[in-house]
Amino acid sequence: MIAQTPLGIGLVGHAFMGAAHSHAWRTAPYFFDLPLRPELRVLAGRDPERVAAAARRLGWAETETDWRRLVERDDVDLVDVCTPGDTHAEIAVAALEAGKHVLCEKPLANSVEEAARMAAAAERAQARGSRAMVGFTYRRVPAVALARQLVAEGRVGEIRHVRAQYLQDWIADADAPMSWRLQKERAGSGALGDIGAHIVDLTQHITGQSISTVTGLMETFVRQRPLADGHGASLLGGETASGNGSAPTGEVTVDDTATFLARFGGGAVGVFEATRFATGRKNAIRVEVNGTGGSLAFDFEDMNVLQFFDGDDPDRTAGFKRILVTESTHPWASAWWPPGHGLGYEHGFTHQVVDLVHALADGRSPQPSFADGLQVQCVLDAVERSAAEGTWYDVTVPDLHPLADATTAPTTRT
Ligand code: SOE
Repeated sequence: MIAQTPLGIGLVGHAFMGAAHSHAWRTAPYFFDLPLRPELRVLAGRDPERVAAAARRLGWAETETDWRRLVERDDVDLVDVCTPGDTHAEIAVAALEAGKHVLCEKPLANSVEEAARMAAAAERAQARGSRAMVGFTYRRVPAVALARQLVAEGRVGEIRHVRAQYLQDWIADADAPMSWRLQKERAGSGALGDIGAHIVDLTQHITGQSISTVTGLMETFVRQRPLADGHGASLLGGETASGNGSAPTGEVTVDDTATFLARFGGGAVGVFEATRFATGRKNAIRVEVNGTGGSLAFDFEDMNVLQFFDGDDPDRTAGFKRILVTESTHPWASAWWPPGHGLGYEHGFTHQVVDLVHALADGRSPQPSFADGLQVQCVLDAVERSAAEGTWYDVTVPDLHPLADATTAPTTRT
């Protein structure tokens, strides 16, 4: 039954994430019994024609061309922030101060300073009844939630290893155009913040342990990229680097890949890799956990499956078991299809708003909180600083010739 009490939603941004969130708000009340009824009241975007077209396509009743007006509206109870990272702090803090609940896309901000301001604003707002959540949506994939449950139940014992990769390839081609995601001032960082943030959150969520120390390595492979369709100049805030009469290019100011080692508070060691240059890998989020009692492995490219090795199984038949996480006993699954009829990328977003609406109705703090988002931001910042300042040892291989000359008699051929 659809609830009677409305929850007015205002969403800022209507690109990829705006569409994913719109779909979630629209779908959630039809598949889940929600205590509040989300209403898609207003969509904000700067360009009047584009935002109007997006609102029609995505199902929003009205539009605004300035997010400030959206935040001021009395019919908006919750502000959903789906803009590039450089605007998260300003919008989220203003919304919280205006008494709204906030859902903000990940990573929470572009810097620790911004994330800390947001977390502080969320704490102040909580005292007045407003709640804030950061959108690490992959937590809400049923196979990931099952992995967390199994760890919490002790099914893998004490965790020794955490191995995590987030592999994409959408800019592996050096001719792929510039975008805001490749500019430090808009995105904060590159692969590290955009996708590395997800595996930091996921591994901490699954293991229940926080990362305490890191050492990182980051690289930018392609430093100049063509500006897209002539829009590039405005996209780059006016910057146009034009070579010798060839098509204009812009400078990539973020990392293309970030790799790091980590120690977790509970004693586990972690190996992490985030890259947009893994040719052939489209959205491979791989997490493996090895414990004293067993192992778990997840790959988003096979997202309905969790691999589980149970160390208690008899040797003769032991091995990784492929669990199809679509049974009604699995997290969120009973609301959807019969067993074996899998879920997709969009379902994580739907589960996210379902959990958020329940938390709001119950007066609980939704998870992950802005404080959790700040902690992830601190891990990213530590990786970045370590990569910039880290100690490297050159590999020097001793020259064998003097040794060889001293011990081997020269052979003379006639
Ligand atoms: C781009 O790399 C991106 O859209 C990320 O920003 C999202 O968080 C991820 O879910 C998919 O890839």
